Amino acid sequence: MEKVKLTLPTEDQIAWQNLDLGVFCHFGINTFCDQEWGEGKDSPQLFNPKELVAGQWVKLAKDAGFKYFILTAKHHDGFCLWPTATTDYSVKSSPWKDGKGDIVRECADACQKEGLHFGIYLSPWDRHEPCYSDIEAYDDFYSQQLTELMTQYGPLIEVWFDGAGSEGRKYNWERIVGIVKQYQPNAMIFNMGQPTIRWVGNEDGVAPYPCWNTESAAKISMFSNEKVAWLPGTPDWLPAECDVPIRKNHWFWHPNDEDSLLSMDELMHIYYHSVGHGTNLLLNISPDDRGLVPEVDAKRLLEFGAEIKRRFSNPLGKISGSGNEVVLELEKETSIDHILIMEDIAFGERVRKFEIEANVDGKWASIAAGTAIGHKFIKQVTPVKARELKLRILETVENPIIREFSCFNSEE
Ligand code: FUL
Repeated sequence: MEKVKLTLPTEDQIAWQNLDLGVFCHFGINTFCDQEWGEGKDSPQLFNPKELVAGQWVKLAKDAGFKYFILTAKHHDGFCLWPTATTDYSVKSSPWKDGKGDIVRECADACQKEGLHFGIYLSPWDRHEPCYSDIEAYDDFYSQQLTELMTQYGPLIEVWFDGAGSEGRKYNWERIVGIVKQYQPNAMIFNMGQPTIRWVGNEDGVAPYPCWNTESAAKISMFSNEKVAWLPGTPDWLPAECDVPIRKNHWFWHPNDEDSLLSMDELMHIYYHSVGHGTNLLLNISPDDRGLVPEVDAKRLLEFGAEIKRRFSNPLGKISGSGNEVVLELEKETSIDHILIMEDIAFGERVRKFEIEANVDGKWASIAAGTAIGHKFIKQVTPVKARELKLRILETVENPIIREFSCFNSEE
C-alpha cells in the first residue's frame, strides 16, 4: 500500500471540493470554423453569434444542478471574448453587437444572477499573438490579459491554466500566480505554476481509484508525458478535477455532430468515476454558431442532472461518526444499491482501507471494500436487503472522522 502523508486542505479547497460539479464552456472563433484548434488566422468578421444569450448557458448549468461555470476567455487561437486592451484580435473587431459586446461580462453577470460561481480559462499558448515567440514580451502581454480578467470579472472560483501547446515552454509563473493571488486570493489555480487543484490526467472524465488528494504530480497536457514543474510552496493537498466534453472529443461546437453527444450511460459512468472517486467533475458544453447551447445537448445535460438528483438526493439513511466502526441503522429493512461515504476532509484524508458490511438475516456480509474515502466515495453495489450497514475502517492514519455514511435505493 502506498504510504500517504496526512496533510490538510485550505478552507478554499474544501469549499471548492464541496461543489462537486462544474460546467466548462468552450466558445470562440473555432465555433464558426468547424475546428478545435484554430491557428489564430481566422478573421474576427466570422464571429457573429446573432442569438447569443449567455444567460441561457449559465441557467442551463444551474438547472442541471451544477455549481460553477468556467468560460474560455481565450483559447489557443488567441481570440479574446472580452474587449481587451492588449490586442485587436477580440470581440471588439467582430460584427457581433457592432464590436461592443463582452461575453466574459455576460457570463460573469449571469453567474451572479443565478448564484453560480464563475471561473475563467485563459490559454497561455497563443497562436495569434505576434510577440508569443519573445518570452519576456509575451509574459507582459499575458500578465496584462490576466490582470484585466482578474480585476473586472470577479469574484472567481477558479482560473484554468491549460498546458496544451505549452509543453517545454517557460512562462513567468511566479508573476502569473502572483496576479491571481493578488486579485482573486480565494480562486483555485488549475494545474500550473503554484496550483491548488490538479488535472486528473485524461479528458475522459474519469479518475483512477484510489485518487488521493495528496498526489504530488500531474501531467502538463494530453500531448506529452511531461510532468508539470510546480513552484515551491505548492500545497501538498492537491485535489483533482476531471474535465470532459459532453460531445466526445469535441470541446467546441461542430455542425452535424449530434452523434458525438454522450449517452446517459456514458455520463453516469463518468459521474461514478469522477465525483464517485472524490474529484470534481467539469463537464463541457459547446454553444453553437447561433450562440446557444443546442437543444439536444441542453436536454441531455438536464437529464443528467435530474438523474444524479434522483439517485442521490434521498438517502434511505444517513449518519456521521468517528472511530473504526460506524453503524448505519435504517428505519426498516430495505433494498440497498448505492453507498456513499465522505470523510470530513478538514481533518485530512485519514482512511487507508475499509470495508462495508450489511446485516443480512442476522449475519454480517461484506458488500463493498476500498482504500481511499477522502471527500467522497460512491459505490454501486449488488442490491442487498438489510436494515443495518457497518463501515469498518481497517487501516487509518489517525482516528477517522466520517462526515457522512449513507445508502440509497435507486430503483425506488
Ligand atoms: C486541452 C485543449 O487543447 C483543448 O482544446 C481543451 O481546451 C481542453 C480543455 O484542454 O488541453
